[in-house]
Amino acid sequence: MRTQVVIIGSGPAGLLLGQLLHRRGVDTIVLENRSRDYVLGRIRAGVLEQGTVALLDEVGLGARMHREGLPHDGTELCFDGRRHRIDFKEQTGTTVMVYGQTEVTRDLMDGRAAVGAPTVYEADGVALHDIATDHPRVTYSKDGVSHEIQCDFIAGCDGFHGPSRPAIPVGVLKTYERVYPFGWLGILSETPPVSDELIYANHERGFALCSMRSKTRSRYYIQCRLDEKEEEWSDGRFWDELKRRLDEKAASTIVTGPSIEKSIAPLRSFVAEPMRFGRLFLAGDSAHIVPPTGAKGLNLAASDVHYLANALGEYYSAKSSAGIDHYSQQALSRVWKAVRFSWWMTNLMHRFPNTEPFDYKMQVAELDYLVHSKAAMTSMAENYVGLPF
Ligand code: RFL
Ligand code: PHB
Repeated sequence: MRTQVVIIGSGPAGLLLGQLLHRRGVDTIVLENRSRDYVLGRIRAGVLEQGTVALLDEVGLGARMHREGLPHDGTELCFDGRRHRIDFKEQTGTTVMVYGQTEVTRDLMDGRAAVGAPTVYEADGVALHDIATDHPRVTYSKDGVSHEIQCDFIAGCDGFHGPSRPAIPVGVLKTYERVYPFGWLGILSETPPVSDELIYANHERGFALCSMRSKTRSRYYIQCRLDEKEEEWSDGRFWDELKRRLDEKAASTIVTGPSIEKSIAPLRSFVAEPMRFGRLFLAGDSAHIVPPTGAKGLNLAASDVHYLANALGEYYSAKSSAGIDHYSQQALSRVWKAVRFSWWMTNLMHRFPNTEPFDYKMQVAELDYLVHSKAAMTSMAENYVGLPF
């Protein structure tokens, strides 16, 4: 088998890259080790930046998002028992779109099927070969039968645990990492959201976030210890703890109900540089991870593949390597700013072990400054809605 670009991973990075390349006349094969249903069953991101919305429109797959997604003009920050609003639209002229990663993925999968581009699900043992040469190959097996694909390029869109990043020889990559000493326990419930906008809460008992997927489906998170297990958190215990971390009004009006999903996610910042080795390009979570506090992970995957699709498009249409040579530097410049913003929001909103009352006072002082200074609000809003790309 032969194709121009093998894309490893059918998350948002891989699927969006596939659509962007299709529009540039470049052939791709997507290899995914999980089943389609498994990929669609993962509950992850909820907030799309305007740039991500524009990319879904560019590939002609924005219709359902505009119909069912919820545009948000701002967000609320809760601390010291009170809520304060940051108005993104007023500060930046831009909004964000609340539309779940599951829905984005479904739209991208449907779009890929509609143009007849091939995806191999449940591809076992995906392995990269000869990536330093002009003739890279990818091997895998499906239903016990071995396959090989020859290609011009490989896009490693296989997330943090995929085989692409480890295929780069030891010593080439420089990695940077911060592991946070807590996780997020999240639940999804068929209940109306407590507020029209997201609420990010800093509380002495720990961070909490009120988010949503629709007007009838809520997504809530609370900071938890890393050694805790989902099973230790009955729905009742979760709701009680969430309420304690919110302001009185939210706590007394929140509608609770049975959870339909419950999971714990660790928090980490991670960047691998460079994002290219030979004929292999890394994009999305395979190259970098951010803690979810800034809602940046999925959006960084989108900006990476925007740069990469342009670079590969230029390679095929203008026979120029300038774009692919510039890809890593261009992507990393935006990545580091999102890493900084996510790290800043994480530090501002969470309880760290061994923090002293002084540290809490510093957080509250910074939050109080943030919600009363136009300059600070503009800076926060500009980063939250997404830096341009
Ligand atoms: P993905 O989505 O992990 O997709 C990678 C794909 O590669 C496949 N794969 C393999 N395929 C073939 N062979 C192998 N050996 C393979 N190994 C892995 C995987 O099965 C998978 O299908 O990475 P991608 O495409 O880079 O997308 C990144 C985003 O998924 C991620 O950054 C976001 O979900 C992060 N994130 C958020 N991002 C936002 O922009 N806004 C948010 O509000 C937001 N909230 C979140 C989040 C992530 C969370 N968790 C659970 C980590 C909230 C949470 C709780
Ligand atoms: C979500 O809805 O899952 C969500 C929203 C905002 C975040 C993180 C997660 O910062």
